[in-house]
Amino acid sequence: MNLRRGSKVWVEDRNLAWVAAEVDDCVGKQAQVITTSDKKVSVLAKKLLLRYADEDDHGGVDDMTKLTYLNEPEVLYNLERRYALNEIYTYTGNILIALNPFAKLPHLYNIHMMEQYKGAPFGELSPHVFAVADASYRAMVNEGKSQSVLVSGESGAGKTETTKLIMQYLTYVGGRTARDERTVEQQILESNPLLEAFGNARTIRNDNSSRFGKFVEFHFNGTGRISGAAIRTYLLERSRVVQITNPERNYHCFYQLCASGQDAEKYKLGHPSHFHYLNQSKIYELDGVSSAEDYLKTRRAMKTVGISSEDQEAIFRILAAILHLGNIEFSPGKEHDSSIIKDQKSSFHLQMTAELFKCDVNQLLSTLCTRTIQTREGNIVKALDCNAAVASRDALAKTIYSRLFDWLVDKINNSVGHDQNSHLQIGVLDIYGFECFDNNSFEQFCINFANEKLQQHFNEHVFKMEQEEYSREEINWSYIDFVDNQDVLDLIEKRPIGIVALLDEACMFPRSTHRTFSAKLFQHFSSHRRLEKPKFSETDFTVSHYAGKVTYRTETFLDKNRDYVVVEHCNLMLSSKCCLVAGLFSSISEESSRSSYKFSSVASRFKQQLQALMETLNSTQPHYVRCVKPNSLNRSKKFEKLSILQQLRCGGVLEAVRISLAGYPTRRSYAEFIDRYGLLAPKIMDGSYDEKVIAEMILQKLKLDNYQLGITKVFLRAGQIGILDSQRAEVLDDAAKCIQRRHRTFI
Ligand code: AD9
Ligand code: MG
Repeated sequence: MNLRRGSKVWVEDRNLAWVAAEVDDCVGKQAQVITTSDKKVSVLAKKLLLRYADEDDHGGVDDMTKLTYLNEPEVLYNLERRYALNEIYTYTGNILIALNPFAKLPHLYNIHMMEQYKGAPFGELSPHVFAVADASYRAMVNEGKSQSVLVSGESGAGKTETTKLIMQYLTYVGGRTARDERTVEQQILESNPLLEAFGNARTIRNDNSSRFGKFVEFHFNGTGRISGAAIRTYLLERSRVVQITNPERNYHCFYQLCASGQDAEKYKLGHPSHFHYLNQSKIYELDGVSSAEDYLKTRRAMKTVGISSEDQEAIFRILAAILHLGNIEFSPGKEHDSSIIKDQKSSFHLQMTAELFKCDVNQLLSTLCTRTIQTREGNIVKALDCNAAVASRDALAKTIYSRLFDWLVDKINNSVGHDQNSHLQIGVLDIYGFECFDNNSFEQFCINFANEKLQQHFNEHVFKMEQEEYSREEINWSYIDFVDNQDVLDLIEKRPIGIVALLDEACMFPRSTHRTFSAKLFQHFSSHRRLEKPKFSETDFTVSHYAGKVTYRTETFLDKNRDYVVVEHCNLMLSSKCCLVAGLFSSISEESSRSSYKFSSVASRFKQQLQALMETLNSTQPHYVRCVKPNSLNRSKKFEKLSILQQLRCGGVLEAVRISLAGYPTRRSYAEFIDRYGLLAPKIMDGSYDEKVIAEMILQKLKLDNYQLGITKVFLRAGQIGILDSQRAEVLDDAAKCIQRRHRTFI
């Protein structure tokens, strides 16, 4: 980099990410800079990055590739300037970065806006999520190729809201004009409030946090009209049904039911504070949300997606039963290690649970307090102690709830209808972003595994797009080196030895514990560069993910990976007189009669689901939306640099920049190039040369090499534009001095 006194630069700062500065002096490898807050800093010159300082430019650029210097601080500063002006969308090539405004922006999302973006060439109007949705729709119609829009970002970044906007746009351009309530598009849109009621909850990060991943596939007919749809969901968080901590909440549907008036009375429910599954946290209400109104919305959505009133009644009856079930408490029985129902209150809840599940109360009781063990001599009934009875109760609640959620998704799918004849699809993916907390467990492991998969897909795509541009411009390019994450994926998913395979193996051996699992892991991967054993733990493991290191605690890994339904639970539910309740378990009874052991692995099933998702995505043309959460307070206008930078890193935005830097990050059309740098070679600017030749002469004069001359553009390597700019500044400086001298002489 050509640094001179007065060069505008960025210097790294631990708290503010990057701060603007100016070079004061540069000797050898060391540079002295003065920051805009007048601090003198001495740094290695190679750690400085060039800063583009144009005093007139306040608004930033709508596409990062238009930045004069494509580097990390310029990307960040550009977003900051735009966010201050409420410009929440910015492109990086064809990736859309969406900053959560944390404020209602109705002017951005009305029908008039959709109409404007309809058919407008990509990049012509301001960046917008409708532009991405429109680009996917146009590409599908014009090129006859299926598309996908991948929305990612951390919790609260705005994925679900963005996904809904994309769905709204696609139903707008691809919907029929009929005003019937039950059109396919209406049903797809109404699946959102329904799935949110059952799959979203308040967390510390987001009042309406999705606790499952979702891929919605729109099917289109030959004329570009929506002809069907399919929803796939991933890994619903089950533990939330029975365990929450302040200030989080359980799934919204429980609070809606409690606020439903007549229905709540019918099922002998009351305020949520009366129920163990809800009162472990003291948060019952959400700002700006009326549970009673939302209950009616959920009911309406159920009607629209074609759930009969009978089934609706059964669904809420099941929810009520789960709440009563959670209130059943146990105390030690007469026999050693046995348990009985604690008191009258618990007896009432036991009775209510049985009534609502439409099953026999005695069978329910024995299901909770005993377990039948099969031996060669016959069945032995073993009593459960209080702790085991509570665990059994909670396991039953979790199983029923997650089965009910899957049932709802199936129901929506059956009702909307999969168009088997459609070859044209647009899929929209709303999936949890990369997670790294103080405590990371099995859930984070699965989530980060999914993100590694998506990151690989993203890198390949960005890389391909880059090379396509080079081919289009017919420039010579050799293989650009980019780090891929295949080694992390191998570490996680390779068979027969990988983290998932070793975990499954541990789950199948009764004597395995998280200790033996971790020991095996380190034995097999003692020198894997992506796996480390943290200093102060024997059983944790640290994976170096593409977005950073994450340490996982393995204590609950085995339990959480085991997905089996206790036979007694299954039999109890199958005996229910309610078809919906019994139906939730009919597939399990078939599965267990077919296979002799009941263990099924959550991680392996997730791995298969991801594989299927990747196959679908690979057969489509992808579009990316990276949602960014600007601050941790969920407040508008606040821009926290360090966290935003980390999110851009996790979302691959910086990786895209890096891939681009590894090739030819700066491209300028010949006219633009000559306009700016023509003054470096005034002699050849007499008009007798072709633009391409002039550009080449300028570059040769500066003794630059490795640049490329394409059909319409100059392609420069990283740093070369800096050299050109600094030469230009020198020429302008000299010219200014010369004018001053003349001026003085004249005086
Ligand atoms: V999570 O991983 O499911 O916890 P998401 O889905 O990324 O998360 P969500 O879409 O639920 O976040 O957005 C969080 C909140 O930000 C919303 O409830 C809105 O209040 C707010 N938000 C997000 N996007 C927009 C927007 N485009 N306009 C206005 C928004 N508000
Ligand atoms: Mg969400």
